[in-house]
Amino acid sequence: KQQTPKCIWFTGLSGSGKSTIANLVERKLLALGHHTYILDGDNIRHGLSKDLGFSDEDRVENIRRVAEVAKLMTDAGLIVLVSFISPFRSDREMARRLFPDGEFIEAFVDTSLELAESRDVKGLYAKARAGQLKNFTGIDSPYEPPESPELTLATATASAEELADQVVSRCLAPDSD
Ligand code: GGZ
Repeated sequence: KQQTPKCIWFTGLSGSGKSTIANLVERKLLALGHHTYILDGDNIRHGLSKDLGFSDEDRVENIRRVAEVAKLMTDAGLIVLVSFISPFRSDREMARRLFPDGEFIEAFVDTSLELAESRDVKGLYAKARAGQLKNFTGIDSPYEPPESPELTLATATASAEELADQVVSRCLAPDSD
């Protein structure tokens, strides 16, 4: 079946729920017969970006590489699900400009620092508060929320399933620009 390539760009704090939602979206799209790929820290920061850390400069370079790879993947016809904190507005705008109108969907995973920190699934916020982890987003490194994202996914008030359904609808909408 014909599919329109898309780049769904998830942005949000560590622990906001980006990966959870992206994985649900992928499952739903696969079930509908679409071809997808998830780009995230697990497959990028251990390989293509393994020379990079979490300084501002390294994050800029990480996101530049991710955006270029996402572009290659949409050129190949895929729906690519990009899941990185991507804290800087200018880098997300740079990514957006690589794609034709309507192909790039910025999905803001809107979880407050308080909520993300209260979950602290990996204990990273506790380490950052204790000064054992430097440049941690939301603690001593900035996060710039999107000003006009295509989607705002408020994790405090909706389930991950519901939010994933919203992403899928937007992704498959005929005129999503
Ligand atoms: C933020 C960090 C840091 C620092 C390690 N700041 O919750 P996680 O663990 O699984 O997701 C976070 C991930 C962020 O990597 P990204 O490639 O998405 O960041 S960026 O878009 O800014 O390049 C977190 C872990 O890496 N992690 N140190 N200092 N997150």
